[in-house]
Amino acid sequence: PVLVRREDYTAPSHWIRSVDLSFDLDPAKTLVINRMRVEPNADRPGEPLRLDGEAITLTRVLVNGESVSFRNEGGQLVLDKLPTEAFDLEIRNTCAPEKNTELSGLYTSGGGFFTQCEAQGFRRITYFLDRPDVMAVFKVTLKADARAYPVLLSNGNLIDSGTLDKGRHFAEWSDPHPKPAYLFALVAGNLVCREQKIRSRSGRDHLLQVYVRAGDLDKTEHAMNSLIASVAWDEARFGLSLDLERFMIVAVSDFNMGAMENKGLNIFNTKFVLASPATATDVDFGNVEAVVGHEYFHNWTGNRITCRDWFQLSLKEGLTVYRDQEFSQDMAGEASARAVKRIEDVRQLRQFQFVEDAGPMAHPVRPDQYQAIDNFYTATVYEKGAEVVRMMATLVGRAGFRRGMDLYFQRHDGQAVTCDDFAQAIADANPDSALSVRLEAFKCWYAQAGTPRVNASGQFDAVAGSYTLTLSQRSPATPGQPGQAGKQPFVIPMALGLIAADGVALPLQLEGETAPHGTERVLVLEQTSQTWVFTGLGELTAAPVPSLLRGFSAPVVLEWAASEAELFTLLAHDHDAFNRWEASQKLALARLLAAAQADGGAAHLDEAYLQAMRHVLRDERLDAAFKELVLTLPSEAYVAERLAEQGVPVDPQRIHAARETMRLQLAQALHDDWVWAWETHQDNGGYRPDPLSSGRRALANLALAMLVLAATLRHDPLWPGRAYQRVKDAGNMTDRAGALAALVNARASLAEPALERFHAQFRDEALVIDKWFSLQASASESDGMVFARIKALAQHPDFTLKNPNRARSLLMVMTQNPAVLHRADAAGYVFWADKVVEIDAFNPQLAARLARALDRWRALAEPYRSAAREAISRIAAKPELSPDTREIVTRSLA
Ligand code: HT7
Ligand code: ZN
Repeated sequence: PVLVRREDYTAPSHWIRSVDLSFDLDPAKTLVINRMRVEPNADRPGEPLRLDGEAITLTRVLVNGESVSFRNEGGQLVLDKLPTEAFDLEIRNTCAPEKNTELSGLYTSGGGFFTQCEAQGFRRITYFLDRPDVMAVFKVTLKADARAYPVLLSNGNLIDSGTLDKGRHFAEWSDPHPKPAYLFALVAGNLVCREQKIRSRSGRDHLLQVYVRAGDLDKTEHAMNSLIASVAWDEARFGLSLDLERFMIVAVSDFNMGAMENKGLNIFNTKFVLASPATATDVDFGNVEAVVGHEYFHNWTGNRITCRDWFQLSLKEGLTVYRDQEFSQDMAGEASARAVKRIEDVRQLRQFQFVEDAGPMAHPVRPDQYQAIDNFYTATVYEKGAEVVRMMATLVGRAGFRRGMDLYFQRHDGQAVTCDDFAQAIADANPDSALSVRLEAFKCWYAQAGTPRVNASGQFDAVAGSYTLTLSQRSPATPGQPGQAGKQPFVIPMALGLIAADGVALPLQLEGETAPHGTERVLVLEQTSQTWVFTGLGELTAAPVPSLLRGFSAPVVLEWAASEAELFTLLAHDHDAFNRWEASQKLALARLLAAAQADGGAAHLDEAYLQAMRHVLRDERLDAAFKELVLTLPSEAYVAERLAEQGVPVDPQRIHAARETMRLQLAQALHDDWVWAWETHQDNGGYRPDPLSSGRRALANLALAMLVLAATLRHDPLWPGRAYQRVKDAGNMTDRAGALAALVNARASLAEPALERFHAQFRDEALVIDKWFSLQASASESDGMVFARIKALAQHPDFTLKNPNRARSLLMVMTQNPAVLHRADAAGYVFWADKVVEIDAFNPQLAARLARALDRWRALAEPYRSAAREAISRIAAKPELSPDTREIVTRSLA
């Protein structure tokens, strides 16, 4: 396997300034004519031109219209003895879209043609300098059978179209914006579209289109509204206007990831476009809005300014995730709804990125090396990358960040640049900011992997009226980067407040200051250990409670040995909603950790905790969405990571048992409160996916799950009966899927007829059938029944590994259900390993993602640890493994 290193970057030998592509589309054999205008790079004279190509058949090479000699070296087409001035290069080749099961390059799906070129798919279409720093102007001609493929799309503007002989037709597209090949796209198929004309703030008219299969048009309204909102938001918040006359979104059901930001022609996984109240949940509606926003925002952060090389991936992905998170928060509106979104994002970060950062695939936000770049579209590059941008925004302030973005576009529009260039622009626009004076140290966030630990301790001096806060940091070792001694201290913005025991927010005045600076401020921890003294607290009779890392102001693990009383105070009074939620999770976590390590694994919930939960549930000032988050226990994966961090071998079955007992106790002890919550959070009126209504549905669904759980155990048919009725007559998918999940998770006898009914009702809705598989794969395990069900479902006539959404709905979801995957008899691992190998033979990207499931095998207790290692070794022993999956298992075993 070839290791690509960041430090080996060199500029290309040639530039490709323009490309004229012609496609004769045929599923079995598509002919591609590729005419390029090539210019030698004056800085690298005399170098041969090495064009990337993969899984394509070359038929002709002409330079300035003449045949030339060429050779094939390591999969590249090498041309020596080229003109020293700009020249025309014509290449003809063929490819086989219907055989393209990797879904990278040009492939067929549902009777149409689609492309996916990021990161290195363009080379599977034609020979090219397939690297992001080579940017060209594209003109594209598509020719295809007119009946089978009435719609022919590519990037930019339609400049001509018409009929050809033998029932074929053509369309010619021209994209005036120079772009790297990874942003090229084409679509041909029998599609319909919803369209909308808009006039942007800048006064320009644009045509927005969402293309789908004929039966799906009624599910496109939300995507269109999200797109319109995205255009308006980017203009209002960042002054960035749409630079295209036409902006298209196309949905495809076979797709390896979520969506792709091809210039003017975004291609989306159907999962992130299609949404109707009958088929999509509130979470789906939120995801559609976020992903439509994300891809649209890439038009500036990714397309207008792109990455110099793939090591800089977070330049566009981290920044664009930050932008889509901000967009979703702004769309949520109210401060409390914004906080809910932030909590959800942080939960996601901890569940996936923190776990990645603690395992064998830990890598910096700007990685140093890779074998398969597709393996580095990770939670670290995306979500931690977004946190790095968020910290910069915190350090320069909202207006300062906008100034920084303006300077970034002023300096680099139309260029392929690096993460350093971005950070420099934000700092240069804010010369006196906390970022600017520490820029080099701050950039450790790009270079050093691992989640920093921040230890906090405080001391109250009642006589002096002061509170002394000491923060210290340490960094764990990660692959290729030794811990503590080998790593520089991070620059950590710590947003905080101090709260009196009665809940009053205290004014914050540091020693040496003449007056307080509000009740919340940001301290910057930049050394291994630092101390701050807050003064003017002479009136206090008891120690204040610090509210640290408000809003999760940095991606760190905060080690603060808070007392139960302090956590109860924060839960009841903190002005920062994030930290209120955090206090609830710490209270639950302490009980879960104790139960998971106790003999018998049983949790016993004390009255103080139950009373606090009851208070939150009944508090009229709190939003339903927030209550649902507080009353949802930390996930089994999160508990496992906390144990691993303390050096305790992880026993997933014990954690599952502890969490389930705790859930049951919550269900029983708060029974009347759950009944109240259910009854008072019913929808009246039509479905709306806004934060208020979706929060009410989320809380009602949690209440129903609790009531069905408790009732099933006492053989009381009332609540299972109500849930079954809801599966039958719910007015929207959130309520229907919630009721079905309640029955399945409680193992109620009505679960089976409910599942059958659900399947029969939605058999023609692929995305709903995906839910049907996921819901069963994520069910609470008991006596191996869920695992047995998953194995049976893998044989179901509706199941296929070839469709990534369907494969993920069962297999990826199963691997995220710890008590199913980690079995003492190792059967979960064996099943997983077989599927990884099977998928790897036709779709390495998908297989490599599934192969990450046992990344944390070293943290497991026996017998899981040895059995997991054996399963990974079994995969690694397959000589025919793809480079993608090989990289994952090799790193895992290293
Ligand atoms: N930029 C897009 C990445 C992507 C992708 C990467 C590898 C293989 C398939 C892929 N499909 C899309 C998605 C995004 O972050 O917006
Ligand atoms: Zn992206």
